[in-house]
Amino acid sequence: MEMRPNISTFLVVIFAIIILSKLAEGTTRHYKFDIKLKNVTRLCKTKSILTVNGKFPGPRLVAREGDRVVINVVNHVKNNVSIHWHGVRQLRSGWADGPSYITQCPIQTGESYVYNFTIVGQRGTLLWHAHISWLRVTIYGAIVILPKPRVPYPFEKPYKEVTLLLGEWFNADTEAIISQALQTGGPPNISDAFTINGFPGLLYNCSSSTNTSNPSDTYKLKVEPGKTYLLRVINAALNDELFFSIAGHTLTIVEADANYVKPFDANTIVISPGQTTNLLLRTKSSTPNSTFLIAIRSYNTGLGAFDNTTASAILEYPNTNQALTFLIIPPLPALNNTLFVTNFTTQLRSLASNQYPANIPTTVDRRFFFTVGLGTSPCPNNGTCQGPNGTKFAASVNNVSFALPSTALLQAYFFRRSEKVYTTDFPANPPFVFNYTGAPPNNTFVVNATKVEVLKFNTSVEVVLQDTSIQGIESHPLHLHGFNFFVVGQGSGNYDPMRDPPKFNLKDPVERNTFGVPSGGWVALRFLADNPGVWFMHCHIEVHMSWGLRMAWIVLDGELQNQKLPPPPLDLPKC
Ligand SMILES: *[C@@H]1O[C@H](CO)[C@@H](O)[C@H](O)[C@H]1NC(C)=O
Ligand SMILES: *[C@@H]1O[C@H](CO)[C@@H](O)[C@H](O)[C@H]1NC(C)=O
Ligand SMILES: *[C@@H]1O[C@H](CO)[C@@H](O)[C@H](O)[C@H]1NC(C)=O
Ligand SMILES: *[C@@H]1O[C@H](CO)[C@@H](O)[C@H](O)[C@H]1NC(C)=O
Ligand SMILES: *[C@@H]1O[C@H](CO)[C@@H](O)[C@H](O)[C@H]1NC(C)=O
Ligand SMILES: *[C@@H]1O[C@H](CO)[C@@H](O)[C@H](O)[C@H]1NC(C)=O
Ligand SMILES: *[C@@H]1O[C@H](CO)[C@@H](O)[C@H](O)[C@H]1NC(C)=O
Ligand SMILES: *[C@@H]1O[C@H](CO)[C@@H](O)[C@H](O)[C@H]1NC(C)=O
Ligand SMILES: *[C@@H]1O[C@H](CO)[C@@H](O)[C@H](O)[C@H]1NC(C)=O
Ligand SMILES: *[C@@H]1O[C@H](CO)[C@@H](O)[C@H](O)[C@H]1NC(C)=O
Ligand SMILES: *[C@@H]1O[C@H](CO)[C@@H](O)[C@H](O)[C@H]1NC(C)=O
Ligand SMILES: *[C@@H]1O[C@H](CO)[C@@H](O)[C@H](O)[C@H]1NC(C)=O
Ligand SMILES: [Cu+2]
Repeated sequence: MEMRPNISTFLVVIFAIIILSKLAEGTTRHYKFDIKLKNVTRLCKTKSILTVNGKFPGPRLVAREGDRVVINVVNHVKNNVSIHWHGVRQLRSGWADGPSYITQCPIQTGESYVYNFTIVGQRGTLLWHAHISWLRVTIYGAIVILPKPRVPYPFEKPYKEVTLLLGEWFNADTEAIISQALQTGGPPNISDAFTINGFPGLLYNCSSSTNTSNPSDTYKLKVEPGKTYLLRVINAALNDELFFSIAGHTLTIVEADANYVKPFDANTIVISPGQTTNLLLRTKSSTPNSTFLIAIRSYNTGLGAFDNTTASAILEYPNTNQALTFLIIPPLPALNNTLFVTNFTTQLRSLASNQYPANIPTTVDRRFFFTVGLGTSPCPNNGTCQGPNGTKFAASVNNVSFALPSTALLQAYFFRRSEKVYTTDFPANPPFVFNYTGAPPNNTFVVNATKVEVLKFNTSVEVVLQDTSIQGIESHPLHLHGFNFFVVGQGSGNYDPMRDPPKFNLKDPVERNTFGVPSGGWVALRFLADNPGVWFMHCHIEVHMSWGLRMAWIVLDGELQNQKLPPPPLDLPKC
């Protein structure tokens, strides 16, 4: 009899050890994503949109650092679809990365594909989105990566966590818009609104409504006084970098692209498409007599038309006395305020602590200098095109406008069938030197090709991205798949290979997967090519990507077995 408690204690301890070790090695999280249509009403118009599981924005993926995530994506629509887990490192799981015609053929109507990957060394917020044509306009959602069990945040424990997905809304069919633009060569039609968690907010007029605004079009963030909230902010907009602000409240930036940063305060933040950031919001100590708006608006220095509207949401305190309440809209920087953007982005620094070190490559094996920007293509058959001077709009990296192949690069590489799919002569430098941010050259025609850059395993890479003034200087938020990079330097004008490198920050540069090449300037990035596979790098402004501002890296296998890309899963879609 005396033994029984001891035996059960012993068993409890054994079970606890088993459970804890299971938790430590990570659990597997299963998701099913059904791609299907749904009718939604926004701006007083009903529209059929592509969704995951009938949700807009799509469902949240939640995992802990170290977990395996398995998502079965089933395509029930007429469009080809693939999903990208934006910012997830995909260490040796490149088959699950998702960009169509880069790492996989799209999932065709009635087909499915299981994305299977683990989350290694990352914690914070990321996003998932469709990665074909412009389907990510409605097919997107949050990825929430919690720290490992019992590991605290390196900042104040928040009372609650809230996801704010910023999006872009078009009344018209976006597939028709981009196909029309690529046909005519002209700029695509612009969006009608931005959205916060799918809602445009009360600063838009609804034509069919007698009210000036439709309250059901507005997201409300309900908060309690005197608390700290963790806001997981995601820019899922198609074509716009955004300013984000909450009236009457200061924000503390604590994380960017699932990497902790040195905390700093700002009233307005800048967030590019594809970027994610965690903010601490401290609410007022008691219910205020005002209603504070959360507002977002574009940052844009380009020459073309763009959506200059403001989306908003309500920060709602309990028991606000409506009679005394007045609405406060946060002041936002001017639409073209590059100084504000530079000031903000230069404040972002890696936490670089003992627990979260910044492993910056201090030596460089390969250097690349890439011009990024717009250009033109000749109008075929002496026809009339609606781009600059009767040409077609194009965009390029080192004057190569990347043509998507008709089969996926990763398969072509892995099965050694690259002939007629891609060539390995992507230029390390622009074809000729000019004043990149001065008067444009007299020939702005790009070259269409599918060229890649090949890197040996564990190459330490430095890439300087230089904006060009061809068709106007503009910020290009470049996104690299499969890696985080360190932003070791940035500046305005032309990069100077003699004067600029001594000023690089090799101590605590911010580590991210997406960073805006400054409008009329340059940025220097470093990363270690420790992940074998084919990795896309592109502008996350969707129209620039459609015009060809994209390229791919091939990272070769290393010598060791755990440095090689495993074979593809059996259900990998075929072209
Ligand atoms: C959307 O609305 C249209 C027109 O009312 C209707 O024909 C269609 O079945 C609806 N689609 C869905 C997915 O509910
Ligand atoms: C996911 O990948 C792991 C490791 O390769 C494998 O053990 C597991 O069976 C896979 N799961 C599914 C559902 O494919
Ligand atoms: C784009 O806008 C123009 C001008 O308003 C309109 O004629 C055209 O139909 C629009 N295209 C699409 C695909 O909605
Ligand atoms: C830069 O931003 C910080 C905080 O966001 C602000 O205090 C400072 O005044 C800004 N500087 C300029 C030149 O805008
Ligand atoms: C609201 O409160 C602020 C200070 O908290 C005060 O200055 C203002 O007069 C109040 N407004 C109304 C309408 O009560
Ligand atoms: C927004 O753009 C429209 C033209 O599309 C223009 O009439 C309006 O003045 C602009 N608003 C702002 C705030 O720049
Ligand atoms: C920004 O736009 C305003 C109004 O269009 C213009 O006056 C100003 O010169 C622009 N600033 C820059 C830096 O381009
Ligand atoms: C490049 O490709 C685009 C899109 O396919 C096409 O419109 C353009 O005419 C091509 N340009 C050249 C120079 O071949
Ligand atoms: C159109 O051509 C004229 C004359 O060749 C040139 O001055 C102008 O800059 C061109 N415009 C654009 C938008 O390329
Ligand atoms: C490049 O052009 C800019 C703008 O015209 C000018 O300020 C700068 O001095 C030029 N740089 C060189 C190296 O010519
Ligand atoms: C184009 O620019 C080059 C180099 O700047 C110059 O040699 C050439 O004469 C120019 N061509 C025309 C047609 O302006
Ligand atoms: C879907 O993708 C396949 C394979 O690339 C292609 O043959 C087919 O034309 C595409 N279908 C549509 C509707 O885009
Ligand atoms: Cu761009």
